[in-house]
Amino acid sequence: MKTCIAVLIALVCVYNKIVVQADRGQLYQTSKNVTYFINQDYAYTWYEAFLECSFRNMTLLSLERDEKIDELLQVINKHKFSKKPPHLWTGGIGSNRKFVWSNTGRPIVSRLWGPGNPDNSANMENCVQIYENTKHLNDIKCVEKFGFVCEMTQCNLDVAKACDPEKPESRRIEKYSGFVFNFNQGK
Ligand SMILES: [Ca+2]
Repeated sequence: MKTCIAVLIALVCVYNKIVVQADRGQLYQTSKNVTYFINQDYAYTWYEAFLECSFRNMTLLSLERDEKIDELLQVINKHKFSKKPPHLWTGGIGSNRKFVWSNTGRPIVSRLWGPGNPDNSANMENCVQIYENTKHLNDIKCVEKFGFVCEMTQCNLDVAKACDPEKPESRRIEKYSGFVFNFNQGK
């Protein structure tokens, strides 16, 4: 009987551990009042990560300001991530080495790319990850599985409001990798 109870307890512990591991993902708030959600499990295609962020009323990360990438790395380095270095999907999407941030439609600037990238290896790399705890981006196949980072800004909180009310709102629709994006360029 004691053996059965011990085995049962062990099974419950293993089950709980698996559930916790499968449900990783956490909100982080920065001093700049930006909220990130980071899930480090290598379990999501870019499309799945895009939807995971949408479910949370967030968007996949864009890195239009250099400070944002520093903030993100501070968050990553401050907290204990079991998978080091983390490979995380960002909101970058495009084709043939031309990429935009999916929440604004603005181009990804060249200084963010890692050495040799974007290289569009095998002509199949249409999505963008941040990798190896660096400030660098890599284009890679959208169906690869990584973790992801979402962000929440005032734009997410009030979808009817332009990100920067000082600038006139303009929208354009473009299609990447089968997705249709309605870009708000008021940011
Ligand atoms: Ca690449």
